[in-house]
Amino acid sequence: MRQDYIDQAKQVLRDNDRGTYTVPTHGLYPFQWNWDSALSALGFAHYDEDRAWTEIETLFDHQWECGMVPHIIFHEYDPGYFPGPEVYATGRPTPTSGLSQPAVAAFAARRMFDRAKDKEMARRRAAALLPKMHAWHEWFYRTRDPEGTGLVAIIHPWESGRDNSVDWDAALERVSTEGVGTFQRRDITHANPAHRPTHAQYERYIKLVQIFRELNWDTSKLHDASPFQVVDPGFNAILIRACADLADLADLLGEPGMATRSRALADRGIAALETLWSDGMGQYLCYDRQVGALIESPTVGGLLPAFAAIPTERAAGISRRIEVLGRSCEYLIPSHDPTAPEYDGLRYWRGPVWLIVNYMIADGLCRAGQTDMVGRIMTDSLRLIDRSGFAEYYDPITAEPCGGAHFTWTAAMVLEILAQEAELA
Ligand code: 9WN
Repeated sequence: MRQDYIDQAKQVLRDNDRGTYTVPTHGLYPFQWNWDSALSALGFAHYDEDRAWTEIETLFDHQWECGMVPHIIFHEYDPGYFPGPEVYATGRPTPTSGLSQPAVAAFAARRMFDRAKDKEMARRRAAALLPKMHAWHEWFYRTRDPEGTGLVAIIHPWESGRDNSVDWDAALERVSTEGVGTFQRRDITHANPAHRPTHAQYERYIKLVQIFRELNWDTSKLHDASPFQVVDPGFNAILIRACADLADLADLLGEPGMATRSRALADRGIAALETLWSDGMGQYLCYDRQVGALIESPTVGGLLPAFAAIPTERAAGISRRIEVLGRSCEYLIPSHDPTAPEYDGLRYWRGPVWLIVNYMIADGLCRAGQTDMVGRIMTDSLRLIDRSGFAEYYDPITAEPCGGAHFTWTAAMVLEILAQEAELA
């Protein structure tokens, strides 16, 4: 049974492999995505270390001079996705988007380095990636935290990777759609429209892209110009974990100065995360910088901080919160509280379970000693595969497979989960 899953997962990675990068899934997402690639590299690393490093290197080959690493690299033209390179118009030699995504690459690189069988190759390739990853993290703090709060803001829901989360509803509502024009979505020709964001949300996604395009994608200007500025605890936790992991890698690779700077960013971030904790909700919350208030929505973004080295009592609090969520669903971890009125078990980030999120939360909870909860999350993740295959996401009550099928990072997470299970056995 386990070997079957491994074979199937590898087949998914093979089918979505384009040589030096993978596509998340054929059709719906025909390009390279940032955090998909970083997490998918972890899957390759179990049987092809060379290919795993290449996945991350290809991503960083398209880093901008300012340090930003784009969220999509449009390696080959494909009319099947909207918005394509002509909408972003970033003017890059290989077209890219002008937004970024959760900075999980340094976490992946550290993990690949620690586990590497080919130590010499890992040293060489991690050393070459190190300054690039560090420049990206510094870019985030420089351009997205202009007031030095210790926490960065996203300026577009796509940056969070949790595109249509309830977290963004109010902030997105304030983005005017004036002059946005008409456009034809492609996603709903590949996936069930009931699983995807609404048209009203897409109008605002595109409007924000248009605003940034007018500023020629000068990333030093975008934060202040954006009508959408939200501090996402999950996004920040991933960046904090990446800075901490990069600091450790820098120490191991003889870069003590970089290690000190990176550790300082992580420490400051951990302290600042505390301002997002809500005793009432029992989890972290997003903060809307435009209105200066916390956003009281019970999403998985507020549980993802478990991935960073938050205080033990906070990790225990997150574990308790997941336990409560588990009472109203069959499969952990729903991306939105199933008892909340906005919950929608099929619609993307408004309820469904995502295996990458399960993996990151479980990883942090494991470090915090919450082993029972980790076991539950891992078991539920594999039950979903059992019931519904390698989907993009799943209904947390019925296990219905949603979004795209044959999904790269879902397959990579299965390889990860099975390897960890084998290690514990
Ligand atoms: C926009 C590729 C990406 C993921 C995101 C997920 C979805 C894109 C889309 O797919 O977003 O970036 O077009 O819907 O929300 O997390 O990286 O898998």
